[in-house]
Amino acid sequence: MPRLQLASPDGSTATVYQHGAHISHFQPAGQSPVLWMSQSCVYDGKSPLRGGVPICFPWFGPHAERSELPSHGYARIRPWDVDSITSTDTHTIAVFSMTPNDAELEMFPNTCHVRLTVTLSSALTMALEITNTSDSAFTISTALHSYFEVDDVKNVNITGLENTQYLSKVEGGTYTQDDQPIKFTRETDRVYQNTTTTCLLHDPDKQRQIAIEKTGSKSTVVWNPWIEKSKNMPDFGDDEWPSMCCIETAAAGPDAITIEPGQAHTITAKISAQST
Ligand code: TA6
Repeated sequence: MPRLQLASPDGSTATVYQHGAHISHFQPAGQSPVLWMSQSCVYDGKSPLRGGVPICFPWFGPHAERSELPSHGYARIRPWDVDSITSTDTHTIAVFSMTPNDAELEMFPNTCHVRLTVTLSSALTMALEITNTSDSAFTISTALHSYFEVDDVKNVNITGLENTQYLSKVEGGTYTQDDQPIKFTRETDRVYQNTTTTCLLHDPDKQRQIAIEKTGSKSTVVWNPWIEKSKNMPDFGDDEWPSMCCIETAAAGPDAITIEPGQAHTITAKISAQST
């Protein structure tokens, strides 16, 4: 499958597949890989890639009315155009874009233009810009669905979402995070709402902290499938769940985005890693 291998002047690297404009690899110079990819990922040019940063658009999760439509929308399962690759003395920038085809417009009948700008230095910044090119407003839910590599998910914790309301897709219902960091003790699938905070993923075993800063997004999704759900995903190894967790920069549920005709909305996520 066609992919871009990017390097920044400081020696950081990233890989982006044309399929879904899917970032599958990010490794800051002198550090271990930050993004996780499944060893069981299916690279057939049709399936979504398991890991890295899938782009969920124009809906997040299952389609609200039509269960036959692809989970997380069409953007991650179709080729994007490579618009440009440029570099400065500190960054390398790659720009991808897509415009929905007839089959995609049948799923979501709103013309739009979607651009992903990937900026690589010792950090990885993703900017997803959605422009409404139609003559009526539309509402989308979307996510930069980032999968992070961890040593053992049972030993990590996430700060930045304390005291924040979330919808739990495992237990059902809405809860409020206490004033403690998030820890993983079972299947976890939470859509934190009305939050603009930076999250920190603390990984003591890797002696690393990953920061996820964001703009234009008021949902943060935290996910680990744990044991049983991992077994039920053919492109996710049964024993892989301890090595990953998702912290997703999203706009979903009550934080979905309405874009007026001719207007655009941009969601950005900046990922960086520091040794601790
Ligand atoms: O972001 C969490 C989530 O919505 C989970 O519910 C789980 O379905 C995950 O996304 C992966 O979805 P996928 O369609 O890629 O298998």
